[in-house]
Amino acid sequence: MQDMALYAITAEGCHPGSDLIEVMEAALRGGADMLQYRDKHSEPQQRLEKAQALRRLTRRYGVPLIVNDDVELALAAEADGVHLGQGDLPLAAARRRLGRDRLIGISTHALAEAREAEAGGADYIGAGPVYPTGTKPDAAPVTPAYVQAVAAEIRIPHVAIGGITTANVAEVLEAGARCISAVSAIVGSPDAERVSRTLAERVRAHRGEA
Ligand code: TZP
Ligand code: MG
Repeated sequence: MQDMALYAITAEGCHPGSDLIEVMEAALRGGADMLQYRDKHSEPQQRLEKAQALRRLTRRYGVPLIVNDDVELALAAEADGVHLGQGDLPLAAARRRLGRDRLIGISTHALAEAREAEAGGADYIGAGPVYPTGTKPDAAPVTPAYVQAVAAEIRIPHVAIGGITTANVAEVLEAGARCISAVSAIVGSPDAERVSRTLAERVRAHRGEA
């Protein structure tokens, strides 16, 4: 998979007045280079339609689309892959269903989970929530120390996630993150393009690419 810098993730509620596709297009204009459709509440038909709309959008920008939780929806929408949490379909079962050509990302909160995902053939892992976040209020923050441990040991790509904003992204990058992900910093902003540009530029500058 490509070496992504900013992984934008959808949320059901966007900044008042903007809709999902508009906000995600703003994120792509700002430099998001991977996008995830994450939607825990919509009905199946709505989910399919939104995933298909995001598929059309991401194709225009040449950016991979990942579907959260739902392997069958990922296939139906011709997404590039799926993102699974620890309680979702096991990695091996998802791989059997999706084959080698699609990406599988796994959420991790501890090194044992990260090692298991890597050994099991995941394409990338999420590492988080790094900070407390209203998007996942019940999850205990792993702190930048976990990002540091992942960066030191895990060889597949990792994405730091959870409570990351333009104010704290520097600390996450210092800890060793090569890619960051954000939900509320992007979808909750009145200017998703500007926030995305700032985040993507900080990541690329830290990697020495800007
Ligand atoms: N997985 C770990 S933290 C998180 C997910 C989906 C939520 C990230 O959302 P935000 O709003 O960027 O903190
Ligand atoms: Mg899940």
